[in-house]
Amino acid sequence: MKTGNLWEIFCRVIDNYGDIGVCWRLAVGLAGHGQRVRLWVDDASALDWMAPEGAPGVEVKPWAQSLQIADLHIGDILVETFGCEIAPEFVAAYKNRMASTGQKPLWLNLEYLTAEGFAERSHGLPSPVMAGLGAGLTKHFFYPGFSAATGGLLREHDLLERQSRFDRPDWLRQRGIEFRGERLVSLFCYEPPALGELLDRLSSDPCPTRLLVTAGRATAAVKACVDQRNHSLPPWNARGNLSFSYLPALRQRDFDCLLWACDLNFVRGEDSLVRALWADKPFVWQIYPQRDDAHHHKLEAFLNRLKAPPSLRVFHRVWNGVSQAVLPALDLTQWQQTVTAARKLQLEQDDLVTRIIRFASKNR
Ligand code: TRH
Repeated sequence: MKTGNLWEIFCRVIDNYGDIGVCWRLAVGLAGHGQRVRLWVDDASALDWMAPEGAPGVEVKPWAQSLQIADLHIGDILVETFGCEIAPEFVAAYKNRMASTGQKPLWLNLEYLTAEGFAERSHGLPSPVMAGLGAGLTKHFFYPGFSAATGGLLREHDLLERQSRFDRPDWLRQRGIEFRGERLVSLFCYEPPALGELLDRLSSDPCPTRLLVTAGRATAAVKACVDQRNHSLPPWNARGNLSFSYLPALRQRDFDCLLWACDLNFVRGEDSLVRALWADKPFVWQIYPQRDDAHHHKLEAFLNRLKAPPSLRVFHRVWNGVSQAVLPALDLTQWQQTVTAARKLQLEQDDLVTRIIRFASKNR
């Protein structure tokens, strides 16, 4: 396939930052491979702090209710992310352009990341569009995933090189984070039921810990827990073994550095899970909750893929409210081995951007 195809990526922000976070990484990754990208997003506000500097080759466009497409030169490949449904006028114009130029259309539906078996079974499958302005076109499912039979994981080509150059003390100093050699734990979460238990555990641990709390829901949840403890459990944390740094919203690149800087990472959702794996540090994942507890199965599939030891499995189940048991002890030595082994296997595989470009090349 010639380089410089124009990719049209469509993103609807449902809630949180995962939709735009994944789309941004995909867009930047494609541009890094010499592709041109337009990212159509209905709410680009998070990019103001996630990627204020933008990226060469990526144009962010507002996805207004009604697209003004009359003068638009429509691109070569459509990417609908997370079933967001591309505006019909856009699809019709794309179909017309493909018909008039004789080019083969490619319309991809980028799905959510999961380690469940259906990702392998469904990856790449065609889905003919039977009705509406896109009738006659075919969508293809593109499933990110952990095996060679899926679309893979997002990973920048210079990731390892950047990690090897990472200067932890310098990065912490530049963020104004006081560091006196204590254990560093990052916290990016929703409202985990066992958060209070974790804080109690860390505060009574003889090993001093600094919790680096990300902006937004994690900060609100920690502050509520701390307030509650200060009122009802004085002298909670009397020895001051647990200290807190409340972080501002970080640029996406700095969020990655945060995970590299810590000895244990609590992450959530989809994108930060992958970043925690690349960080090569023990991590605990809070999965995005779904209706009918469908996420319970998804969590177990991931723990299997990770080959998680029993203590890490139980910790995940309690952290995600699947089990009411007591939080197991932090076994960072064993969890580190688990993550390192899983990461090594993933690094042997091609990344998602390489695979999506290859897929486009084969199917156009
Ligand atoms: O924000 P999330 O909970 O997003 C979720 C999930 O993706 C979920 O699967 C999806 O269904 C739901 O959104 C709608 O977690 P996630 O996926 O890790 O995305 C967070 C992004 O925010 C990630 O790209 C990292 C970025 N980030 C920063 O850039 N700076 C920050 O300071 C923080 C805390 C996050």
